[in-house]
Amino acid sequence: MGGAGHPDRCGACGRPPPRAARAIRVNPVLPGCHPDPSVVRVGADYYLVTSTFEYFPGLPLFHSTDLERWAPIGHAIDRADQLDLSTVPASGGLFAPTIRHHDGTFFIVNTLVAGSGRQGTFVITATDPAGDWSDPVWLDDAPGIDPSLFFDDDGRAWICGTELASPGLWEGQTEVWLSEFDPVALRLIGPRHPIWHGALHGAVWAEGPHLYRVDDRYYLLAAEGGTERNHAVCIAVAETVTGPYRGDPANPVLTHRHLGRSAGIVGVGHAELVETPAGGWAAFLLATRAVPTSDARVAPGDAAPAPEVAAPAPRGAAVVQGSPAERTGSTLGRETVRVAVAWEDGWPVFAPGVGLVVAEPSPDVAVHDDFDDATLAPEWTLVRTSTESRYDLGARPGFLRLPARAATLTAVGAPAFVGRRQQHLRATLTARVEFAPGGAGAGAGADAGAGATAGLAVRQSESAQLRLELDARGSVRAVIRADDRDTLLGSVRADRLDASFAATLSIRLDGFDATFVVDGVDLARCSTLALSSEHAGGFLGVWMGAFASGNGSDSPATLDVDWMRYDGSDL
Ligand code: 6LW
Repeated sequence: MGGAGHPDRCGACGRPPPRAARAIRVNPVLPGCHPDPSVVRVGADYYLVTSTFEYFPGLPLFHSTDLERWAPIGHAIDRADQLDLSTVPASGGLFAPTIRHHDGTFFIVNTLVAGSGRQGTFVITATDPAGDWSDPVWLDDAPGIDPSLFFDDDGRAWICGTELASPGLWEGQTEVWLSEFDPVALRLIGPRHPIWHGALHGAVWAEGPHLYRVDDRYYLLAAEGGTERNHAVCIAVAETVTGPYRGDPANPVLTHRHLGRSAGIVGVGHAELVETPAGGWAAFLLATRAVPTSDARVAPGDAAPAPEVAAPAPRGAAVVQGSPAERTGSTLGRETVRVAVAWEDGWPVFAPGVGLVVAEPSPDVAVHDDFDDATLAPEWTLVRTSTESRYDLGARPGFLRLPARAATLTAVGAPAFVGRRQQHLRATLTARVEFAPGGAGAGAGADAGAGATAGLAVRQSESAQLRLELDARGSVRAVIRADDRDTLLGSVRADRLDASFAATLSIRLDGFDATFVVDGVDLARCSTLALSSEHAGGFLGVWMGAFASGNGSDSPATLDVDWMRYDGSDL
């Protein structure tokens, strides 16, 4: 990346530094949509992987030596022929992975959910967690989701996972099962043991199980309550790996479900335990920073100026003391957070003495990409897999070129979209773009590319998104798509450059307020409440990026992105 320029090597892992600016954060340790963290320690090195659903490359891996600074080292799914994500719906695809290490080999077990390609549970392996990872080996007899792998001290290996209980005693009751695993043949062996249905009577979605052996006892860590507001972390113990498991009388051992609608962090759950070489413990889990709904100052579809600016809510606090402000999960989605763990009387205590996940404001971040490199920086990802090329860094040196193919952002497919996660409560994506309706190098052609559009988008799903897009006549339109319906918020004309149009486009997110900016002038504002997963459905935070589309037919049109810049702040 041209503008970021980190000349040194990464202090955490000795590799070349990631091209994104890296701030040291306590919480979230991985901001933006990084759910279902799984961590393994190998000697003094820690490796972490998270879910990525329909995005590609998938399953990002991070390395740390201090559990605080995490450097991206690659993706476990980075070849389009490893898995077919081309038809997975939004929030389908790659659910919670687990990473483990044994005898010099790294293993990831994971589930691909939905779509018309091969689905189910699979295992991939690598000797270097930065890759290359193997092609998947499918475990056809591993039902459900959230597989986890456990290597026992006696040389045996086990996989546990979650499926709906059948018959369930109540709706949403799940069963955590356990089967022995042959780590050489990469297949399950022996019977399937049901080992857990959740800690509480009536528990729904006991899931995300992980097994650990501590002091010769087996501990089963599992979430329950569902990944939304009632999410919780529970723990159980057994003398033998197949159970019976009995729950900690203190369950749930970590949750924010009881904090009500003024909590600044919600959905705390899906934890992983990790032990340091010195015998300390920490837990990594997912949580969502919640934003006061009073921040939603303009209703969707209402392009009028904001009526009244609400007093800024305290940021960074776990709970707003005495505030009646109702908060809802933000467009950041489920992030990776960390809490300290201590052991007392044979049980792990999460966030001892506090019992909560506390957010810490992080320094501001500015990442500028000039697209001078031959490859995309790791924070840029695509939507789904495709056999077509969807971006080109070589056609015009120093530019990211997006072809306006038939695929759109509004239907399940593989659009030309290059985006990155919203990672801060205030996040602005800005890009200098040139849109050539007739294609790069073409004359000001008559109807060529007439139906194409291109520009910036904030993507939650096919049905919920913001777009600041140019069309073939040189109009720039600000659009919100909520509940599958586009609403035009405002439009303006772009500068004409021979056969193309040029503009500096910006979408600014602040809490639930979005502002669309063209060449430094505010064009429109709207609320982004409709883009939060609480309103839009699904599990994900938003991605911000550039796109081009022929809107149903392949078009010669191209969008050339000279540079793209992300500015983030939590303060
Ligand atoms: C994941 C499940 C969950 O498989 O949400 O919060 C699902 N936990 O464990 C998708 O992330």
